[in-house]
Amino acid sequence: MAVAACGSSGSESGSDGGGSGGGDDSITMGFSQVGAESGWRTANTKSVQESAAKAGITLKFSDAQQKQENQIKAIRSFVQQRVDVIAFSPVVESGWDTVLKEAQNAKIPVILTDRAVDSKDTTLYKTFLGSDFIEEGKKAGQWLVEEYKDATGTVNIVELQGTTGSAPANDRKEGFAEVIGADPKFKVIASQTGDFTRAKGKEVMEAFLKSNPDIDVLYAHNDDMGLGAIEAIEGAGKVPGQDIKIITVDAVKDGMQALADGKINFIVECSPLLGPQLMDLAKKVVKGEQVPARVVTEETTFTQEQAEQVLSTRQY
Ligand code: GYE
Repeated sequence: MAVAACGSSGSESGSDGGGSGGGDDSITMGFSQVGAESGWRTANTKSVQESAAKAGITLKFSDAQQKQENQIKAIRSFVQQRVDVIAFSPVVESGWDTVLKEAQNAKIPVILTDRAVDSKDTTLYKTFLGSDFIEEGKKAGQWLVEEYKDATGTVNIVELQGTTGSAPANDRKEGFAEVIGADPKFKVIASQTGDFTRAKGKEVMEAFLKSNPDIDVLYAHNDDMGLGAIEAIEGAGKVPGQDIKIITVDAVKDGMQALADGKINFIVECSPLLGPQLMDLAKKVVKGEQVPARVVTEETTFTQEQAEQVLSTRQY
């Protein structure tokens, strides 16, 4: 609100194109996306772009290629351009206070979408829209506990983590560890980042297979890494879904296809379709209306049978 009031040059105040005073209530949103690392991300970008167009919101879109420095630059540039609202999906959790303070000083509201920041000062952003990643990790663990409830021997697990320092990697690891930690037969024998990409998932799984002859389960923090790992497992002459049970997160189409085909055993859904809710929140925030501090995405889980049933109607 009243962005113009703090502008140093009076001549700028009428030309910022934003919702600050005047009769012009069109909204410009600066959106800093993580990158294009996965099927989830592609679907998320599409959802944001389509929803902005539908809501009549002008979108300035910037792709950070999984680099925090690029996101900081993009946010600074949005502040300079005096957009009405900034939305971003922080690639990692820490290190945002300075740039978020700059946006706050410029009186530009910030919305976190998809991923959280760990800033102590929660006034730096208006709301956080996205999934509960700890819950997702727990759901993955609960399936495993149930699947192996009668097993007496050790269950050797390898884990492909998401981008180091990212909220989904931290939280999916934590939720999973908490649930399986209740039974000492579950052992995570290797855990490494695969950066949420297919290529890295394959590469790291190849290394896991070389150094661990006896892997029972793979837990991958997203479908893409799981799909890369499937190639590695097949390349090593093993049968994914049977010799090695696989749990992933996201439920994008390619993942769901592999689940229906029996190559993945269980997928925890994480919805990328955040665009419509994001645009609603943006409109409210720009108007200065109250919004909930946290909006959690609703999600489910899929077994192989369930995947077969919903595959044809899957939107992403
Ligand atoms: O699970 C993964 C993507 O932040 C929820 O990022 C998102 C994650 C998603 O690369 O596929």
